[in-house]
Amino acid sequence: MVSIVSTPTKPFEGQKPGTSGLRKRVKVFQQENYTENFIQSTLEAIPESDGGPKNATIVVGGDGRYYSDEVLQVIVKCSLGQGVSRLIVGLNGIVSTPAASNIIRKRKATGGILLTASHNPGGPENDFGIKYNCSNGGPAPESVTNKIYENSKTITELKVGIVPKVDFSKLGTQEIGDLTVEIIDGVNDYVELMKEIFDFDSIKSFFTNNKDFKMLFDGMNGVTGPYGQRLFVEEFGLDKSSIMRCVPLPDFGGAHPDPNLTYAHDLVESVEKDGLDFGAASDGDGDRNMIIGKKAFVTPSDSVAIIAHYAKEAIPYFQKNGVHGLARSMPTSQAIDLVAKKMGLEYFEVPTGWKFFGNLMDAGRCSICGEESFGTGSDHIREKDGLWAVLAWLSIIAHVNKEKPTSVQDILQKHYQIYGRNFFSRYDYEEVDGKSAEEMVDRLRHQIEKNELANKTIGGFTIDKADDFEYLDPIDGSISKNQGVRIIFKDGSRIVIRLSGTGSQGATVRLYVEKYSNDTTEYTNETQTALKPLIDVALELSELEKFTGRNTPTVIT
Ligand code: VG1
Ligand code: CO
Repeated sequence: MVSIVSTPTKPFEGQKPGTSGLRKRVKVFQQENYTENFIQSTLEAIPESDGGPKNATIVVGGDGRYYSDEVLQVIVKCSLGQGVSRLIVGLNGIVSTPAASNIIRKRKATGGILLTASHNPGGPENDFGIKYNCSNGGPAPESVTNKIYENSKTITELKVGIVPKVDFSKLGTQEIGDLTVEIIDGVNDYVELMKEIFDFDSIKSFFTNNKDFKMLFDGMNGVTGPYGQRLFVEEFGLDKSSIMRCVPLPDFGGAHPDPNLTYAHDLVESVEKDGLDFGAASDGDGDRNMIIGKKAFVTPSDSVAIIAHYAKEAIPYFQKNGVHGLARSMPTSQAIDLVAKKMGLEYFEVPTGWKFFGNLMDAGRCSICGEESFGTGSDHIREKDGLWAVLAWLSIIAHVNKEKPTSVQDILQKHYQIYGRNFFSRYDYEEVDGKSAEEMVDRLRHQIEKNELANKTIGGFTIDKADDFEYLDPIDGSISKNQGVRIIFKDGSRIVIRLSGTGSQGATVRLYVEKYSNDTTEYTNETQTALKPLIDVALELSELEKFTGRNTPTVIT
């Protein structure tokens, strides 16, 4: 018998899940009862439609970052307190976000708790994060995250099981009172799923027949290392030198595990220096990806459009299930819309954050979707999936090379020849003063309300319309307001400004710019040069420098 005790607690401020779970400094989570409060608030918010917490089966995964071990123990104690009946936990608590989504679905679990702050740095001085996913395998929708927040504001008592420390380092099943703890290998099910989706033989024979085609995968010391090792080395038979930083480390080796040209610089440099044909990287929890080629960077917005374009030709999963609709987050470039139009498919524009794609997928109306923030995925699970995107690209490469040698750059240029090119870039201003950032966005909102922006011409661009993006979910009718200021120009160019919902310190301003061209002579232009006039307009309209005191962004992607 395990004794369940009740102890008094007090609510903590700010336990409001952001774009993707609650992310705070480790030190914040280390406060007495802070993590317990949040886990209990989360379990108590499990929706009735999923069966509630009593007798629930919860999948637990994460990127293995610093402080995960302690939180795993908290989850056991709180689960006992709430009458959860089974925890399915990855070995040492490590399961990538997409793999966890798969396990939730495959095992028909009630939901999942993911211990990750994704691409945010880890370690005692950095970030920790906790995210809840529902029974469809996707991030909890706002109705649930709001409930978690409400619970966290009124919590007065913790109910926990008093048990000795559970060992998560051995596979197998343990009974702890009425709670079963099952420890599984988080890689197996995922690799199996990938084999159902892609034609592994065709990818493998592409590598065998093109010995001089060289690739490099960078796990960024995050959770995808063991997955990369399995796929690229063990399954496709590539040399060990085709993977780097593939051992998960609790502090990511001090690196910022965010796959973009800035933070995956080592990969970019190796690809350039060694003249490699294909480079890919994933983030801390394995849901993001970056794809590069020889002298080629594939923007995530282009990547998802290209995958959608080739899906039915190159990927067995879509040959079998078809492609039913496409979607992107609002700031993501409209390249994928053009593919949808050409293919006669429905397409959707949702707010930032993967949770908004889930309903569309559950309703069978979205097969492939993506975000500009290096997120790409499909309805095989309900999270974005970094390695899935890499395998999709390898499938496309294997497919187009059957006819004639085709590089990543060739694939891009071919796509532009068909659809035109959507130049796109995002400027991030990290850790700026929160109040000033709010004021900057509020000023734009007021101008929008007073209709001061429409028809204004600035830097040669005339504004067609401006709004603060609002989303009406076509499936459940819920409305999400204030999702980002959109300024759309008469030539179709766009500027979007919003504040990040994943940072843990100050505010991060994200400025997105997009410009479309169907002038073939421009397709090889450099992105920043092509966008410079529009960026100047964005800075002028937003008065960003005046509000934030910054004249250069922290990161450009
Ligand atoms: C960012 C990205 C967003 C993504 C989210 C979670 O959110 O912009 O597109 O869904 O991170 O990704 P924000 O609110 O900071 O802009 V992950 O890989 O950190 O779970
Ligand atoms: Co992530």
